[in-house]
Amino acid sequence: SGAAGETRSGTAGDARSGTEREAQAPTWPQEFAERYRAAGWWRGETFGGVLRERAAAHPDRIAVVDPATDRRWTYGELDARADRLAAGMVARGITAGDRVVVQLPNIAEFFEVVFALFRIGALPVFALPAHRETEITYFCRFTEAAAYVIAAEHGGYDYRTLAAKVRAEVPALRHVWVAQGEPGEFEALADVPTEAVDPAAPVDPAERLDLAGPAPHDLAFLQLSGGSTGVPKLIPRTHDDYIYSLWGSNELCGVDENSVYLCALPAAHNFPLSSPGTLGALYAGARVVLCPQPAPETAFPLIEAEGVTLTGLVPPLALLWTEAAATTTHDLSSLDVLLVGGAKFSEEAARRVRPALGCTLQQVFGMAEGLVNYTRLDDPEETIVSTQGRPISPDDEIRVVDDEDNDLPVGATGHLLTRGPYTIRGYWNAPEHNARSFTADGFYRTGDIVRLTPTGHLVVEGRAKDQINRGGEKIAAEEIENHLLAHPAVHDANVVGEPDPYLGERTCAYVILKAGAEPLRPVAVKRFVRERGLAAYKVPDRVEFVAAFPRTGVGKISKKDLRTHAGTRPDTP
Ligand code: OOB
Repeated sequence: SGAAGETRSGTAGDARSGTEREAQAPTWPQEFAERYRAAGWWRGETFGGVLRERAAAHPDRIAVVDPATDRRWTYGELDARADRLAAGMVARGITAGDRVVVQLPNIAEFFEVVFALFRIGALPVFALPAHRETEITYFCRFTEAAAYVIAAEHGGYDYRTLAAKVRAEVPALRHVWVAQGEPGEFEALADVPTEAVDPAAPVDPAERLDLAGPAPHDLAFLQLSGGSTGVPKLIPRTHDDYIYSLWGSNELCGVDENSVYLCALPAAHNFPLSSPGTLGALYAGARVVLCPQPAPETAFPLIEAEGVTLTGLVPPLALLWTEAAATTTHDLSSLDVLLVGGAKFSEEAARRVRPALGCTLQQVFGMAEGLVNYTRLDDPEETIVSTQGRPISPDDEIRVVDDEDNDLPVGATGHLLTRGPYTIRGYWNAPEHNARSFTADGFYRTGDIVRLTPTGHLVVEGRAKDQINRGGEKIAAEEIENHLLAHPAVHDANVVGEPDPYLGERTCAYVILKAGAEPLRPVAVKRFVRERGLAAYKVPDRVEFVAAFPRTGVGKISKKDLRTHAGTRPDTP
């Protein structure tokens, strides 16, 4: 596969000039790549290859359970489906290096699609089901996507309507494929394979799709950054680096071939994808159970029926589950580990997990850019409830620095910088952002404020980035401010987070109206943002009109003072 890797865009092995390649996706300097390989972190595997091996080793073991449609795909079936779909996509003109925006709910086809793309060496761009026209149009345009994959409907929303708008906006988009439901004006994913699909039929090894496939150091996909800038940045992950984060996670979370992982969060997010997530479970030859939505009413019966052993939740859901467990009639005793992360889990809530659910809590502090920290299963309970864990890898470098990048002593609170075998060296096609988000020697500026304990565990103390973490969903203040500024009556706007007992934080937009503008009601502002085609979680929870913003000594707007002010006012309708 080496030869194919040489001409591919955005890969470490490609033949174009250094600057051109850097602009696309900065990668690890050779000395680091060699070190990570020599240490055994990078195993030289690809996702397509791993699935092939698992399918050969245990074709009849169940890989994916999709309870909503009562389907159970074996490893053999998932492998054969990925092959056939890959062949069909290739016949439709998809080639290695192409970007394909994948926006699917938690359905089995998610894995068929991403493994088909992995096998081709085309890059899934992982959109979330909550994204709407503004976000999807941006992803398709910015990545020059060749295709966009949706489900016809999910959660009462018609994605075909969304796709029609996106296609009108982005004529370069060559295909829209509908993975489930009536395709309408688009092509059904089931019609893409070139041969008739009898998924149950075994595939003769001689008929296996013979693609050169990507090399282990090639890009595997683009993940979305939570972001703190006007538009989301894209995170280029390679097979080598991501697969390390999977098996590294599996070891720390006790995942083996007998594990059953419940995917309760949106499958495309980095947390349920890789910590250890669905891909970690598939790497281990374990079973993935897809949960259509994460409420206890849906999840608890599945835990009982499928013997789920571990799952991952954001803090608000973990709170809901601990409460619901007190009165449930469902047997949750199979659950060994509950991973909680994405946002800070309060110590008080963390203490309730073991008594309520009878399982071990494992805190996860991770980021789509790479670094993932876990509390260890055998950590003392005090450590589990009061820290956000420590890195997966002995080669994860952690620095805690002051505002001038000076290293601070252990125990001091400062900015977290990190570098390591599965942390990116730069965003995809974003040289200006990269200059700001990474140090000259390749440390990623996480934007998190942390403190290290003497045992090497991290405690998240706050955030320096201009982002709101709404129960694990990240909102870049600047992005929402730009939308507010588009309103003809708005003179200026600032978006900050304010405390919320359930979400941790919710968003508050402070708005100054133009002189002489008709008075606006908060609902009208919210509606305006929603109608600009944004994900619903980005619509401000509260809007407050002010005459002026607080200023710092040098006259800059003080978000710090706005945050202090936030939450002290009653809700305005
Ligand atoms: C996960 O990934 P992202 O990319 O959506 O967000 C990363 C950011 C971190 O930089 C941090 O600000 C925050 O989310 N965060 C936490 C946290 N886990 C993530 N803040 C406090 N405590 C935690 N436990 O959110 C993500 C990716 C992989 C695994 C888990 C979470």
